[in-house]
Amino acid sequence: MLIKKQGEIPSSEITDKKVYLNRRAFIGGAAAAGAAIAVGFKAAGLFDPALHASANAKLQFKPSSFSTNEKQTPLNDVTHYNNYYEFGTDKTDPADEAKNFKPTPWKVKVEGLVKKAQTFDIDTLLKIPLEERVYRMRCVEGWSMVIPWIGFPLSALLNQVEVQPKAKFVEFTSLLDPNRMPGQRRAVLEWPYVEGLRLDEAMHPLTTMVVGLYGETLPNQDGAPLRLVVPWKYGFKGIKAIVNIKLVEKQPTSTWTQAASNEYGFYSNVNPNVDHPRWSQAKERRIGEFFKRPTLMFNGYGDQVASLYSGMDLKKNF
Ligand SMILES: Nc1nc2c(c(=O)[nH]1)N[C@H]1C(S)=C(S)[C@@H](COP(=O)(O)O)O[C@H]1N2
Ligand SMILES: [Mo]
Repeated sequence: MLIKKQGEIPSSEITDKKVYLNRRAFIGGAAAAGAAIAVGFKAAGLFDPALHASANAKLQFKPSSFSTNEKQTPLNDVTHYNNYYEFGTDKTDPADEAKNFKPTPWKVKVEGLVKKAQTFDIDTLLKIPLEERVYRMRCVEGWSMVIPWIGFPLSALLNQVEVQPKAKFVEFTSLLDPNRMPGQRRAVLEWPYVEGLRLDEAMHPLTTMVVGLYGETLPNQDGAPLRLVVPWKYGFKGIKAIVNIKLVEKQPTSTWTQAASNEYGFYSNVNPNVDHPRWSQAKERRIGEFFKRPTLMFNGYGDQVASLYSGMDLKKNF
């Protein structure tokens, strides 16, 4: 992400238009099927844990009122235009290099300043009621997508471990395993990938622990089996393949801050008025669209989140 990528053409822009439109029609069908599953689940009140155990299983979920109605980015772009340096630095690398990654079994430790530190199995987390949240995503590089994520609020998990009053921040850590993540054999970043949120950001209802997209468990290249999504912040805050969540008193660092602290700050709120040192953040290219569109403050989620930052200088706290 530090490097050369600005001029790159998204695959959807070079795809033959007819193929592209057919693909969209197919995705529309898949989304409708997802809605049917959600309704069926509600009506029958069923829960079948077996459905969640294997990779790319169908998930049961309810729709969320937080979802945008904007046109969803085709599944093929969501899974072939990725940033995931553990599996290569090119957008198309993760689809290929993460192909054989086994995201199960998987455990996540939640620890630090909590009353009941606990290690959760991914199957246990999948029993938390799931919602489909169609969010706008904005990468710091200047492209954006609309993705139908499936997950649960991070607050649901943090409430289970009972956060101590002393905790002020949450620190997230990705898997460190160079045998399974070939990109970690290269020193392009410091490993493991780490990220952080202020506690009130972490507890905000929009902040989501994601386990799936487009109706199924997460594809490996999108962060299986568990990743964070914070829709009002630049995409790199959405740490993938999380193995540890720690409640702490002091502001944690993040991988991109370690790599270039003048370019990537702790907050990383989407902000069209604060340019990246090497490019403007005023506009973005929605993957699949030709013309750029203006970037919205807090990625369009200002009504819900602006109050978290009242009184803060967002140029200083970028
Ligand atoms: N562990 C890990 N998480 C990561 C990254 C990464 O390289 N490693 N890249 C980040 C960046 S820069 C972005 S834009 C999003 C991309 O998520 P997506 O590929 O599902 O769209 O993942 C974020 N999470
Ligand atoms: Mo990004």
